[in-house]
Amino acid sequence: MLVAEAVGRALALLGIDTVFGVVGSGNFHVTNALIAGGARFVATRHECGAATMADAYARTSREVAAISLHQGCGLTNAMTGIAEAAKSRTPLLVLAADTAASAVRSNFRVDQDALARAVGAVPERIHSPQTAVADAARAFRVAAGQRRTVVLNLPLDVQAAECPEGATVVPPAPVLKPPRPSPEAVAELADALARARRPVFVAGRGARIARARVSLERLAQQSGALLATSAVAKGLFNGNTWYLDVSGGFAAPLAAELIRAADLVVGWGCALNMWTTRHGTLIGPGATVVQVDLDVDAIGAHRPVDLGVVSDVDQTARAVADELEARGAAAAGYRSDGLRERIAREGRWRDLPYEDWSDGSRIDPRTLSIALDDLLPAERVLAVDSGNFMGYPSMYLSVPDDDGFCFTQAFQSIGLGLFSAVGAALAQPRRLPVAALGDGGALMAIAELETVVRLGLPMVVVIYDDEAYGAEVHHFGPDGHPLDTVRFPPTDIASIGRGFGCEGVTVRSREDLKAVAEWVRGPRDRPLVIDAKVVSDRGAWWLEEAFRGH
Ligand SMILES: Cc1ncc(C[n+]2csc(CCOP(=O)(O)OP(=O)(O)O)c2C)c(N)n1
Repeated sequence: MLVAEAVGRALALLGIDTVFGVVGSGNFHVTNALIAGGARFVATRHECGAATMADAYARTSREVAAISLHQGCGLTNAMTGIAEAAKSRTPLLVLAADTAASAVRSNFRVDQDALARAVGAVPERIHSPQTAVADAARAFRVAAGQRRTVVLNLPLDVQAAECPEGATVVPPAPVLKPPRPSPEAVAELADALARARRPVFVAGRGARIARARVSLERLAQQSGALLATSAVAKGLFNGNTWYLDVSGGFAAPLAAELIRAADLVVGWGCALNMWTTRHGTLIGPGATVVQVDLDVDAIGAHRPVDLGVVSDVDQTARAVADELEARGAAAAGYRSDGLRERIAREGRWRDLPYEDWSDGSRIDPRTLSIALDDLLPAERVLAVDSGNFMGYPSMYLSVPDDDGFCFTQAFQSIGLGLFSAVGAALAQPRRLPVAALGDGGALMAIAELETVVRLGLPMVVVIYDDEAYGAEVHHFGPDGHPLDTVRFPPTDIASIGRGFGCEGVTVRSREDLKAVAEWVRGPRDRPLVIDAKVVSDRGAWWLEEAFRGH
């Protein structure tokens, strides 16, 4: 058996069930070996599409995903998506063909290890026919066990060699148990909760990964804490009366007010970065701050903390809840009947009054988002691209749970939203996939509409079309700068959608949304592209905050 085949089969055996990619000569055999081993291959039209589809697939299926790339240019095309995955600690295996070490004049030659390292991914390679399967298994273990994005370089000469007898055996991976907190840490956190009058929990990606909802809700109940999440964990506490939704720039006014007034903020697997804390302003000056995280480097990385607990979120929440129970301590904390009513009344953006800017030829993005929230089935998975528009779908469209929201924004790249929607759709086939994009991000990624159609995904692609890079327009416009570089003539994106085989509608008013209702009624046998011509006289509420991060 050739090494390419042995490596592909080994990775399928280790658990890679879905591979995204663009196949060229360098990754043809390894991709086919993965397929022969039982994996599904999803051909994409651009390697960046493959990378972010796999990223979203891994995030929302909670499995390690893989991409398969041609050497050199295949990898460079995928780099933006790989950077996003690496920054998000997505367990992703990038199978990158590589030029042979001896092929020093190959057109395809670039320093692939350096490329991986430059964006925070882990470079690995198959070193020899003798070690190739063990090398691949090690790469898989780093991705799965350490939640890293790993670029596994596959030199062509090693791939083409015969795999020696006995070297095809896949070494077993150890079963890992999540680490528990120390008794001192448990006692200190229990003390802090017992002292707090207004505790708030902010749960992040780590809480999501640890599936800590139940234990966090129990502990919050005992200590009277309110619940919030970072944007990537949106939906984690859906249905809980005390859930304030997203903390940070997107937060509704009531959530911001209540978090700012907390006397204890506990970040659970949450970086407490500038986005989640509005550059620190959501954490009151006298508040005690605690951070619980598996990763020692994450603790205190963005702001000083009073207590750092290095351990698994779920294990910690359980241990502290047991401790409080043993002490017989239960506190009303932040929770009161009055507050319950306020949260029910004012907790969601969509329930707050606003002045509708729709003018008949353009629809207010809030009106559009609220109408879509009502029209589209609740069992949905929502992926949002970057841009001025992004707060509207993120905060006005509800999602069923945290797996129903896919937010590939760690690199803040525009153009990844459509890819995220495809990956999330494949991971959760029973949910309606919704891609919410700006016209800039949509047109950057448009080639993957062919993939959406080819895969038969019943996707809704809604484009908040302001015929501009709105984020830049609203940032620079008020200061009187010329805006010619960031404005565009109208594009008929509905027609482009139809060209790819989608249904396409242009929405300028509420009335036009009847076509969406009709599509929802069925048979939904083609994706729906909604080119929503939105009002864009003013920037979104969160945009100023976003630009403070540049
Ligand atoms: C790959 C990439 N290029 C450029 C930028 C800078 N940028 C941030 S938002 C934005 C405009 C996005 O326009 P659009 O998708 O239409 O959304 P809008 O801001 O109009 O709502 C640009 C160019 C970026 N974030 N990522």
